[in-house]
Amino acid sequence: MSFTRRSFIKATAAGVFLPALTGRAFAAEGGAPLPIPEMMDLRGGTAGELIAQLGSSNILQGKATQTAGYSQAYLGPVIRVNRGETVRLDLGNTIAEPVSVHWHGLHIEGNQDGGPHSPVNPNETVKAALDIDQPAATLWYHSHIMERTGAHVWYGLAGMMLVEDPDAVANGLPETYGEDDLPIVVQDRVFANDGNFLYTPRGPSIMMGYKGDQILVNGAIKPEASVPAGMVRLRILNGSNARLYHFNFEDGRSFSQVATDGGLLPAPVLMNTLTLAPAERAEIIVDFSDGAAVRLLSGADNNSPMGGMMGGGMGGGGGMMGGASPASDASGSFEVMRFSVNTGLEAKVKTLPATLNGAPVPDFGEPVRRRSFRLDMMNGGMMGMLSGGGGMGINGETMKMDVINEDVPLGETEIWEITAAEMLHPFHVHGTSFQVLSNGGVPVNPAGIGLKDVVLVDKKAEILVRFDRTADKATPYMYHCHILEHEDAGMMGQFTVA
Ligand SMILES: [Cu+2]
Repeated sequence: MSFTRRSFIKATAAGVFLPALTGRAFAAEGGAPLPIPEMMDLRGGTAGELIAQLGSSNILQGKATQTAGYSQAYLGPVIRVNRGETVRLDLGNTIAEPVSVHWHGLHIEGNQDGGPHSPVNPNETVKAALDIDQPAATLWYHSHIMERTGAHVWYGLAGMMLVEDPDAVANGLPETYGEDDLPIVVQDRVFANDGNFLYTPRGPSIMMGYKGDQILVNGAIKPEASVPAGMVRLRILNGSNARLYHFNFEDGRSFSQVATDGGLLPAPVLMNTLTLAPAERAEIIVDFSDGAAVRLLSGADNNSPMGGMMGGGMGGGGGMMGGASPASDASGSFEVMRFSVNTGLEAKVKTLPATLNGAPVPDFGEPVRRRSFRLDMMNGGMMGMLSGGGGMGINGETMKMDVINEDVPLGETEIWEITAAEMLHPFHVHGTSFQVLSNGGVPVNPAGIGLKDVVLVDKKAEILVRFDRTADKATPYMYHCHILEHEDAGMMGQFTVA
């Protein structure tokens, strides 16, 4: 957790985020042990430090990859915080361009939010103080700089954050970090022949979002987790820039979702397939008591403005229009990671609770107004692809740092209606969690999806939202598409809360 000479020297070199590379490295076979990120436990008043830095990571066999991370070579530690406490961190930056630390999903004031107006400049230290007051949840943090968020997250400036509630009643869920309670950060990446990441968004890969043909979990390609023969909790974050995952197990086994973006669900929800859009989280409980090894798969991501023609199923990293796809079967299904059962590990949890104490209870009250947000691919479709894919926005306006798009009254409940014509867009709102009322023209059962901070908009979604923290003009909150190439192209807006 300190400046390293190596990263500082590399950081002072020009163009650290601008690899001029061609071609792709060989696909890796995977199977390395699942990396478990270091836990940074900031409960009880312990202060922390996050230093954005460059590093070198051994992701491919025999080739180093230049990466970025917070206080480590790639990604950041899992940060654990307590409800009811003020968490203090020093944020540093040894990289040669401004970065930030946005606390995705935290209900905190705009001036604590770490958005585009709160950069950590090179060789600067910013003191952060986060007032944590929300139910237990799996959140994350990532850099959020205007037009640079996609590159920053791709190179590794992201990590998971766990909010704990010391007053919550125990539910008997698995909670032994790294054993039966595993962080699962899923990302897709493209590698160049020399082993470095390739990130060159342009026309089509901006329109579709930049997708990779190698699947990383916690920074390793298709790793293997060794788990006890009992109930195991997977805290899954889709940390990808653009890819949608449809997670399922190769043997078709069911599993139970117990938490969503905003925290626990009222009761476990049994399912066979879990769809997660970029930035969404889910906690699932998987029963490994049969002792069988199993692979976690994902169905193809067909989300594209061309109606799926170019989205997936091409296999082997093809993609005529720029969207790389992982090696897959004929249906487009591909491997994410593997699980093997180690009977030498104690199975501490063998049954799943029927209901979950401490699930957030929405208390939004009656909405007093409605706002509409139309997600625009203004040069959308094929024309946009041919013309370079520029000009995305919301309600016809491309994001501008000096324009406040909305002023939202503090503590008043509103319905936000989000529409998106050409493809699915994961719409994220800073500063709060919301309830999804309807999506795709269908009412949503709140007990099944819980409180959210990202909604994957299917043509039209309605959310019930209220802000209980303020955000001023100097550090407004953002709403934006979490396909990061869309965000960086301007599909974002700013709002105050007062
Ligand atoms: Cu989008």
